[in-house]
Amino acid sequence: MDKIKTKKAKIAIVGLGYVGLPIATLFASKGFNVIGIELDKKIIESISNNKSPIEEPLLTRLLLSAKKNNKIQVTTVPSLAIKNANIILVCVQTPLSKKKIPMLEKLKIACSQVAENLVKGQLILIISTVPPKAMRMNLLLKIEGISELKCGRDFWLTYSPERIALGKSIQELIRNPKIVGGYDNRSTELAVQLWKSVSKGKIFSTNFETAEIVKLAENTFRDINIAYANVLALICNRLEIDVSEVIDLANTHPRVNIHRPGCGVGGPCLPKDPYFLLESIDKVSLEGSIIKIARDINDYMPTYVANLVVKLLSTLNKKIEKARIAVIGLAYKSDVGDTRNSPSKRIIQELLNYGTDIVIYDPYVTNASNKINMMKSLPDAVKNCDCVLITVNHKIFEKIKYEEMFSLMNEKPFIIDARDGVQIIYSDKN
Ligand code: SAJ
Repeated sequence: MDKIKTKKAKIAIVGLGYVGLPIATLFASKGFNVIGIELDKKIIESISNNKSPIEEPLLTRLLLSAKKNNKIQVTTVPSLAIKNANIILVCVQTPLSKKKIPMLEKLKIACSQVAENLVKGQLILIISTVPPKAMRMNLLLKIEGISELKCGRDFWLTYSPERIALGKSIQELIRNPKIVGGYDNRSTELAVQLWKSVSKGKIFSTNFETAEIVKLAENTFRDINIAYANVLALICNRLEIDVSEVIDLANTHPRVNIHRPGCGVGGPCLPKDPYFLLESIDKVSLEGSIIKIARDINDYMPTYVANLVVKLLSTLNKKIEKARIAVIGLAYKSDVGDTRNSPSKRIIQELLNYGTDIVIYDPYVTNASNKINMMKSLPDAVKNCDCVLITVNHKIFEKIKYEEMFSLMNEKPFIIDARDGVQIIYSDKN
């Protein structure tokens, strides 16, 4: 406790990805000595070259100042880094398998490495998202079994899920409330004190199981709410009503907060976490049904949009395999360049299956696969297209003018704007 309060505690962070690296740089910027353990050589190389491997506001600045003050080191070798630390944070990925089963392999390996090198008196925080009961039934037993040390006597363990959104990671790490689920009171107290050194947000204490479900409940709530917005969009499309206005007006009610509809739900978390929650219950049970149906609705949205393109082209007597389509937006959400599970990529894949000519414009995405046809400007992308599909609500797309795009497009052009519902726009000249 004293070492935390005086910032003399040495911190090891296993996994320097989208979550681990912002946490590492933040602790280092507050004066802690931090060592990051990462197996991906590209990430290590990028950090060694003073460049953040992910595009995240403030991250490169924090990284540079941490390195200048000699507060952050990186290594590919876990043993010494773990042995020498007082506190170990585990921030590795826990993805979903193709069969929608949580894959905890990386987390289990990380916990085994921590356990093999565990020294009496250490505090461990698990930050990665886990399915319910994984802490007590799996990770705790593994760490105790391998280390032959006893939690609550020889070491302390907490579950403290990450709650930060890409693009705002540092500011949310500082401001967002924290959840700390400890094995016992001492584990909780130590982790609360640790977060207090970097966070201005409220810190809530609870047990393992509640903390596990809280994380999943948050993202599942968001997924279900977006699914409802998407269903409203489908209903409004049938009735030829503007869903955007419907939601804006409904949200003027003090107890209503409908999220925004779009062309699907992407990213590393929302398409995954509801399945982690479903792991704890019978998937065909009543309580599982709303979670599963919401997931299915959001998962269906890219297909809905791709089918709409095909249908509208056919109505205009244009052959899909001869059409040229510009997709404006490749990122999974607004104002970031990250394309993980991006709905746009799903739409593009479905349209490519028809043999369509596709061009893409997204100035945020700098690392797109060279197999896709990225254009350097909006006019370049839109020129000679039959259809323009706007998929992401980037701020810089606010200035987009439909008529300017129509003037560059082929005859009988149309635009599908999926930034807030799925709206079809035809040129006045048609
Ligand atoms: N989306 C909509 N409509 C909306 C809001 C979002 O269609 O009204 C779509 C986005 O376009 C995107 C997807 O949902 O495709 C996910 O967007 P997001 O804003 O939820 O962003 P994430 O996935 O980067 O971050 C979420 C956050 N969770 C919550 O807000 C409850 C973040 O706080 C979590 O830390 C993160 O998941 C995570 O890592 O779990």
